[in-house]
Amino acid sequence: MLTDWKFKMSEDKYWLPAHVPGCVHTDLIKSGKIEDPFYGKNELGIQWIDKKDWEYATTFDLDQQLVKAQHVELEFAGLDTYADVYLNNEHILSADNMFRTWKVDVKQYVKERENQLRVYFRSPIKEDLPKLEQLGYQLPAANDHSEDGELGDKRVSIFARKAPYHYGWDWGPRFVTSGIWKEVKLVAWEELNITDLYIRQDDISKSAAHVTAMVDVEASDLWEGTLKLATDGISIEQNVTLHKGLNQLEIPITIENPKLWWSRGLGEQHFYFFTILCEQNEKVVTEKIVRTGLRTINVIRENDVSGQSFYFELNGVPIFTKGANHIPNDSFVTEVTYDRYKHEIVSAIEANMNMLRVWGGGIYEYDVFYELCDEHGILVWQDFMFACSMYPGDAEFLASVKAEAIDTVKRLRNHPCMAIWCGNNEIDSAWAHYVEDAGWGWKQDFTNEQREKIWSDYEAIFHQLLPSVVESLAPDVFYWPSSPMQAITNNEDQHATTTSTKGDIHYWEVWHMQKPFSEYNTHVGRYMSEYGFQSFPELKTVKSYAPDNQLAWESDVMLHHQKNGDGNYLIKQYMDMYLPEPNDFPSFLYMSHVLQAEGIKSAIEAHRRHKPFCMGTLYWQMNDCWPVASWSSMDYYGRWKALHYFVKKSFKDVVLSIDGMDEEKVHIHLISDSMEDVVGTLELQVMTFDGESIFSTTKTVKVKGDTAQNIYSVTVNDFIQEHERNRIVLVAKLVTDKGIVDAKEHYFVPSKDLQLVEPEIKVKRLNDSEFSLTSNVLAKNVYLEAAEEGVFTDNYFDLLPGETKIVTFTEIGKQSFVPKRLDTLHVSSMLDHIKLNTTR
Ligand code: BMA
Repeated sequence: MLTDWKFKMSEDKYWLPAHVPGCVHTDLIKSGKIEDPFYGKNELGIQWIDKKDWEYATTFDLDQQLVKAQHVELEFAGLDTYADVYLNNEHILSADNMFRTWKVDVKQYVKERENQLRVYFRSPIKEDLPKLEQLGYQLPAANDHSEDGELGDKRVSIFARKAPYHYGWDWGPRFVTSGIWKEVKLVAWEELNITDLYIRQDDISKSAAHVTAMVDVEASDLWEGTLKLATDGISIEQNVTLHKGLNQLEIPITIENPKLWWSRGLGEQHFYFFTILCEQNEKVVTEKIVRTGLRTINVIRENDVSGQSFYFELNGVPIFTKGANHIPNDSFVTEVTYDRYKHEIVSAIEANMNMLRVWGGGIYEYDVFYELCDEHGILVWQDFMFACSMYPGDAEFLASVKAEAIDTVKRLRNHPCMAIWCGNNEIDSAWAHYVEDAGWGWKQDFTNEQREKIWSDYEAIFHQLLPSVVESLAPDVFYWPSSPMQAITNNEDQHATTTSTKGDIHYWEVWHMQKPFSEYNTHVGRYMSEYGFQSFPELKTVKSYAPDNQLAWESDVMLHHQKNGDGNYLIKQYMDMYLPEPNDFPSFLYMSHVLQAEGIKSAIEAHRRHKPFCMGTLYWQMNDCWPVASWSSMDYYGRWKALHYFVKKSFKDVVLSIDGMDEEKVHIHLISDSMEDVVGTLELQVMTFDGESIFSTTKTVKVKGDTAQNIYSVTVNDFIQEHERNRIVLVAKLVTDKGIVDAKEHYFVPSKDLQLVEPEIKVKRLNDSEFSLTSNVLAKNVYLEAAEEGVFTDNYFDLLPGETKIVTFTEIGKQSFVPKRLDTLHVSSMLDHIKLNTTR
């Protein structure tokens, strides 16, 4: 790996120390040349950076082995984006795609001492403005914040094969980076070089796994020897003759009674290591090892009475996938450490997820992300990096996309977590080619001729190029052209609507169209791949970007850290609908957390109640790339919002879900993603807030595993008597021989109308990290805060009178969250956050 880099603006004289991997923005921060880009409105002051050219350089010597090697290659795992590379003043490479890997044979250019390597980055803005001019019209690019970038309405993001969100998004700032964002290394080899080893999974069953090792090996010359493929005690030997250049070999191998790889909740994440050795005269010439898991993964789309199914089948088992949409963890991706990735994936596991969608406006994630998903049983829905825009279709652009797709599919295809390849985010439905008045109003800006051209360019990428790359390089994984869509039909049935009964749905009428949360119950499709509701981050996070005089939801800085138009007002509007008026700014933040959590909980549970009609739910969005108001359940610092705690409970494999939509009747559902039958008792109790029981009943429950079922319905009039709806709570518990499997509360009016009573919450320390909490009356949405960084085992929960709640404070450990000492627990509940004169 090459180190000791320096960088400068091309027109400057003086070099500054640089970090590789890294980017210009982070190097400028580290050199003290710019201030924290996330603070206040600093974003706007540093937009000049992307209009400049930048240079990175280093000097290196070769060690003896490299000096003598027959082949010396320089490998760039990622260059962002328009880069010319010079070695000892020879131009050796021009790069133009952030997502590609580049390899140059530099044997003829290197010397033993003082090699000068220089990477010249041309401004992505200056590079692409002429392309816009040449095209003659602006292609839609809904989230490109060109105005913030001082470019008026010139949105050039579509021309660059570069992370779309760098140009801004409705949760992200605009930082159009340049830099060497992945490692650079020199690789030496002699006779042979194995460049790729793919374990293609041809037919996997419990009794046997038939796979084919696909080996790419480069040879300096004609080579004869033995090839050995080994895994788990099985070894295959072949005598081979390799010709000079690239050789592609296929070695079938069968593993009897294989141990399969499963997603979380269904079984173990078992791995096989495959080793390939090239030997001559019993000496190993070269070798390569890859890790994979054996599994079959399919998306099943079969016509049925309601339309057409859309679900994942893993090793023959239909699975309900539960998870979230993942965006890059930082505006500057090289800042994301292994621990931050681990925190995210463990947070997914802790919240009982089994899938994450790597959404198409970010990056194809670093290897470590997929490794962690493999290890923890998280399936990955992988978009190609295209989102909410139309793209050019010239030959050069297509060639670049093709090369990017090949590099990416080859890099990721051994990961058992890879569950689906998806062409793009929302473009099919945004353009809506076959329905004049559908879509986002994009088509209307173009003549018929232009429309046909733009659409055929779309089809060339998403209906032809990408599927053919996936089909030839990773045939064991399903390709889906766009999320959402119904199916390729080439007519009006192609595009997803909010009521589609085919394909997947992004349901955004709650939030973007200001529909009430109750709409989540009536808009359930076959697969819900997006829906979301915003909140603010917690106070500690807000304070990381807003000075004290800006701590108000309408302040300049708070509005700057809200990238979705009227988002802050929307939060306020919904809050007025459902929650009591908050006391002050910190309480406003708290209420926004409860609001988001309640809303998305109702969506998740509606989706799960509709199993098997609906077989997947991925809310928008898991994480943030900077500290901001957004739809995330975990903020930029990895701090769990109320939503993440609610998700954890709503995604449990066996849950009760209470549907109180109908004012007169409350329906209790049991949802199970576990294969085991559920046998136990449903205990129902209706009580006043001070704990007086006004109704109770029990019911024996016997429900098949892997189902969702309405197990009981109660008529409100049967128990309400003289009691007021705003002073009672229904508590449902599912008790089996494992104890209380799930417990849920249900209220009969929105929280803003509840007649809460002042609780006295008693906290008892049980040990360094564990506490018990009790309350004399109902304490609504009990909020635990700590000065220390960490995650509680539960938070924002309702504490019922007579109940003892035990919580543990945790932090990320080796594989999971582990207990952490806590000294600063602060406890409040909803009543503490309500403006006094509004308390009813
Ligand atoms: C969907 C996503 C993102 C966006 C989000 C919130 O459209 O695919 O593009 O950030 O909704 O608007």
